[in-house]
Amino acid sequence: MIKITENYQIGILEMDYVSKIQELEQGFGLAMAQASDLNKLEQVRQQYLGRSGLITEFVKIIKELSSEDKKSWGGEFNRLKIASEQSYQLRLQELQIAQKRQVELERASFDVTAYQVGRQFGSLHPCSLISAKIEDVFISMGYQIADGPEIETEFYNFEALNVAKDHPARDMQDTFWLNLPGYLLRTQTSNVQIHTMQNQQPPIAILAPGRVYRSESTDASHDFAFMQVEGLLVGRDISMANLLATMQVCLQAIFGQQRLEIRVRPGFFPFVEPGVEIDMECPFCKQGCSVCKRTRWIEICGAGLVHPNVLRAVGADPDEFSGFAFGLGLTRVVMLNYGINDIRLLHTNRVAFLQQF
Ligand code: FA5
Repeated sequence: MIKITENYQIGILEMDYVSKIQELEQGFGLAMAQASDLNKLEQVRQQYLGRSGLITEFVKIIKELSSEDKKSWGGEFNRLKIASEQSYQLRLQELQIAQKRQVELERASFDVTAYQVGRQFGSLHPCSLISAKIEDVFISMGYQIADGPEIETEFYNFEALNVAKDHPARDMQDTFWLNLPGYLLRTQTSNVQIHTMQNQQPPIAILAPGRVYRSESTDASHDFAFMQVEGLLVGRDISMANLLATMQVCLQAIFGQQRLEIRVRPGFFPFVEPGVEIDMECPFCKQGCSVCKRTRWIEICGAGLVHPNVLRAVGADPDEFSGFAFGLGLTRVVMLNYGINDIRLLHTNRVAFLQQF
């Protein structure tokens, strides 16, 4: 018997065509039955029906046969080709349906509660925690929480606070000016004093926490954006003693049992008279460090009695009313409270850092 070579040479005996066709059909059928998914079926298709697949190559022999053989074998070759493609299509459909069912089954039995990547809890930012603590203390003393714009006019940020256009005090706070003439990012929460006094007659007792901006270079204790808490009390016979007692209550509430010394020294702010500055003992060193600039003290607050000019500017009679105001550097207080030795960490929003609070 002539052995069928891979090239299916002309002249193969008729019996060999029959057995080769059977062999191909059986092999193809078995391989398709064993293909358990669409990828495997595609491999089988390429092996048998692809451009140089076993069936494709075999069927090509027909072109080389004599016209007599073509007549007698043409139908059989053609049947092999068509039947193979049909059985491939059937198996393809079968596997597609099975795959669809599998997906539906998985979806139907998908337990949404079983999937947990580990719970992630959010937490309040340390500035929010301390701000809330201070707000609670002042609310308990009858203060109202007030708010003011961060994009402000020169009038509210400087002029109405007794800082005249050509006053050198304007140089004290380097300002982010906007392209819009006369507008700036507020450099202090003291603007809220004016907005409040314009809309409210004394007695006034407000606390205004908020963000402020200064165009200055940063270091361990200075940032270009930080938080202040403004306090304002206007009424009758308000004195420096009221201011210092209030600050004592406030700092006690924040620092609790921590024994950090404070010192009060004269300070100049054009919208208060007299003015003071409050410093806290540096918790990071004994002899001076980069946070306290080797002074052992960290300035946390500017304060004083409301200047008569400010009261006049908002229509309150300074002979009848007096008041105190303070601007606490909230971000610095947060640093001191939690022992954070670089203020800039507070706005990096690094999760690993924030998770500690
Ligand atoms: C003021 O901003 C005044 N408005 C405070 C005030 C209010 C005085 C009411 C009188 C009456 P000063 O520029 O000193 O003052 O800022 C107040 C506090 O903000 C400082 O004591 C300090 O704790 C904090 N602070 C100032 N500059 C920065 C900065 N660059 N980064 C972080 N905190 C700062």
